Amino acid sequence: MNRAWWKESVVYQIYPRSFKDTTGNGLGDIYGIIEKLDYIKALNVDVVWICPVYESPNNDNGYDISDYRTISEEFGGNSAFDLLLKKMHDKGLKLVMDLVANHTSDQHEWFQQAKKTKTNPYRDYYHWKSSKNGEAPNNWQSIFGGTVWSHNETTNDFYLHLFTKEQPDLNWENPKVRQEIYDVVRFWANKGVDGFRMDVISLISKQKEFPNTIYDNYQDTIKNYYANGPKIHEYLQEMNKEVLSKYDLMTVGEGPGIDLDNGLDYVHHDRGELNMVFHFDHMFIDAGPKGKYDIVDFDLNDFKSVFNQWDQLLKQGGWGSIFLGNHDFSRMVSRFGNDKKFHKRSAKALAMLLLTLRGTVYIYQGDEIGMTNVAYPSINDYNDVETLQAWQEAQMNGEDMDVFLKKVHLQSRDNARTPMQWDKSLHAGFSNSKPWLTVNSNYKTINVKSQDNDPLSILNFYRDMILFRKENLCLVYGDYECLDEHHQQIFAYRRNDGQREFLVVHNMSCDPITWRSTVNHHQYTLLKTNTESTQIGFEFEPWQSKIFIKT
Ligand code: TEU
Repeated sequence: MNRAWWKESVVYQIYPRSFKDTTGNGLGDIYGIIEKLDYIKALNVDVVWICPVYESPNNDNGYDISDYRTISEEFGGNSAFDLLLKKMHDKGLKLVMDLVANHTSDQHEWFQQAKKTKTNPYRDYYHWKSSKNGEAPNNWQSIFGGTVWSHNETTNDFYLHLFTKEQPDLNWENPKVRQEIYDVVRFWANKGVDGFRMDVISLISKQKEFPNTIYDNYQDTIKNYYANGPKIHEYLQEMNKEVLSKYDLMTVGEGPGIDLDNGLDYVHHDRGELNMVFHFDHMFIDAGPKGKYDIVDFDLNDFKSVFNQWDQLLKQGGWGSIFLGNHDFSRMVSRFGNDKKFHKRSAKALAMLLLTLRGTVYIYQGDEIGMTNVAYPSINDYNDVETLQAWQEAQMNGEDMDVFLKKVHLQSRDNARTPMQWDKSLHAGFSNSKPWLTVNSNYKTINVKSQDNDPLSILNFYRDMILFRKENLCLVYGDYECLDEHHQQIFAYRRNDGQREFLVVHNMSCDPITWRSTVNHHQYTLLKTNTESTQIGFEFEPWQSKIFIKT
């Protein structure tokens, strides 16, 4: 397997709005990231991916960009960004930006022009369709709810938006649009940024006729109608050839609708498209046919199978990304671990899982201290547009709203967006005024300051595990082989690079377990575990993980 810096990197994802406020307006900003660079460096990560900081009306917190070349003044403007980039490079950290190229904000100059007349030169920058009876041109439902079509009065037709109506989709069929986006990439790459996380890149190519979806199951609609359009690979190859390949960039495409059937096409090293993708097979594992608010039980076997199958696929010539949380999903310890009795231990077990799988590892801000889901008492405390639209829809459907609030507690994207918990002072040390989103009430017990000097903290466990991975390239590149695949509580695998073999075993349950395995434990020496137990064999406390080396 060819080595590459982006394969060996551990990435730290920052949601700038919630990271650190230095101006006292309750919103995180770029100077806040600069202030915390020593903290980030001390995590031992290599790359920082920052969510969008461009000019935006913030209907979807920056994923609705109104100017691709301007950093929003709220975040500190372009000068703050330039300083951040310089300081990061001085410290040997790389910076990855978010590229949101499937849609713009409706406030972007291109859309402001496009909606004026049918002959406007920007008209073809977006997708337009008329309908005979004034109803939506097809039955597609937006990823955030409601129809994907909004009416434009001046031209008496509809424009397409797979997300909110303030996020019109760009028309990549138009070569001018593609050149505009490539220019944006050049602009930031010339400044020296080290890569791009490409937002919903799987959606950029549309089926021209916009046929009605025949599926009830939402994921099937996404996969077959919204994503993986007829020209997706042509566009990605073009972008790679014309721009990406001219720089030493790391690229990770985010992809609804990317799955085992098509995943390799995006990342196979012979195809010249992307380095890796984020698929959601494990992230929607608890979502039923109607989407994330149609909650179904989590099953460890399904979870393991996602990692197993993706590794099988990607070893044929691609590379994966390993993540268990980001700004769009609930907190990983609340979701896959246990945020009550086994909070600390399960947070560490999940850290061990993340950092021993094959692929580039992404750690989302706050997970390194075990931040948990929040459960606000009222829908009025929530900010996320997806949550609010889901709420409205549930209300329209006559659902029991007390029950729905409980679902919001589990699934809202705001779970991951509460301000970073730096210390136990007012507003968790995030800001000296009321934050844009209420701090999680557990900040006095879960915060950076209380963990910083505690050798047994989750934070120090992460620092140590990241270093351990970097010192053991077998954990990056080594073959992955899952053991005892159908065990209901144990997730066990070998990593082997021909020179060394690690055996990693996690008890992902709240019960003590003895792993009865065909593996002979006398051949293995215990290297690391996440509890104070000194048991060197296959006996596991609840949420205990162990890393062994073959001797
Ligand atoms: O997310 C894309 C995406 O698929 C999400 O809509 C995801 O399915 C959902 O949030 C799960 O709850 C990206 C960004 O990461 C997200 O923040 C943006 O809102 C979205 O694109 C639109 O740009």
